[in-house]
Amino acid sequence: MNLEKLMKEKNVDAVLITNMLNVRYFTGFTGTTGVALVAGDKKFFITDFRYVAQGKEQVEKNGYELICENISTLKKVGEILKELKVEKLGIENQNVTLDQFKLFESNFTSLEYVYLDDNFTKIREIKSEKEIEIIKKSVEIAEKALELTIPKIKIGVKESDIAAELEYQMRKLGASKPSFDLIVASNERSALPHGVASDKKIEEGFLTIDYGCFYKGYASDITRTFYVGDNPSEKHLEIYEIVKQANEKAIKEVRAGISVHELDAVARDFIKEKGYGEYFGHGLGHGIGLQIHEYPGVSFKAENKILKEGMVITIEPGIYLPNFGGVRIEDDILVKKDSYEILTSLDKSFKKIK
Ligand SMILES: [Mn+2]
Repeated sequence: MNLEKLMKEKNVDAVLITNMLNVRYFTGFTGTTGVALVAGDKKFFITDFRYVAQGKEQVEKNGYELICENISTLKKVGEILKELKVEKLGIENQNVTLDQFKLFESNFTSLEYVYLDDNFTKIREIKSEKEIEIIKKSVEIAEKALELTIPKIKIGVKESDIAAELEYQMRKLGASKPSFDLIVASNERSALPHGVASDKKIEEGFLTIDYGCFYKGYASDITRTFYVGDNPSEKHLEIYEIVKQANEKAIKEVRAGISVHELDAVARDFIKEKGYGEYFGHGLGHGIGLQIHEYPGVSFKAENKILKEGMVITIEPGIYLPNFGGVRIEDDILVKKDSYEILTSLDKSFKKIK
């Protein structure tokens, strides 16, 4: 699916792109203010004077004409729509506020609106060669940063200090920012699937680090679980091994043509078989791209889609035992025609950090 096909399918004369990630995706503009308007073969990017120089450089090569409007973007959009005699306009109803919509309705009374729902974000789920290269670099930065951070991990160091170090290393290596609030969760806190780094000191037990960065707008998302200390129990070794195997079994099944429910079940059934089904409550994974979580959802809870070549997804099974600790192992995977490519390369064997 691309923009032209979508417009045909939705039978609209024009589309107004207002979600900044979608604006970036279609126009190449990386700033924070602007809208894109596409009507047939005419493409416009409307922004204010702050972004004229940057915007021109970024959007013109993608075929968009930059229009500078300092007072009211919406008014300018209206003028263009009128000039082009647009009757049916596709809008991002999931991204337009009620106030904006009221403004639309009162200003452009003759327009018919077509709700595009999440169709633009669905277009984004299949990555181009160029996008894949950027995601690979984003992963590479994140992995190097973790390798540089591991020597700082010790019993008694605060989780938040490890998160800060990791962020510092990622930025030094070229990342623009972390892809979300980094998760560094020690011992019992590792049983919280989203245990954002706290001021708690690292104790003996599991340490889950779920992190990633943005590089040229694209997210990486990786999780590794370590054992800090020297005396893991049988249980620690057991659940680690189950999660690792679940991760590896699921990755082996990744290919264009498998459904997300089937893939989720590969890991889930295995964890169930081993007796820990109730401790794996979240989905197996998700797409990554301009957002840390995007289509497709790789989960029994998500719409059951078929994976396609060029999607980039995470595979992240976990087992979380309350008052004990948890393990999650997450890799980033490129879906290929009859196979997959693992973009992450950090070791997954049980690792003790002393
Ligand atoms: Mn993830």
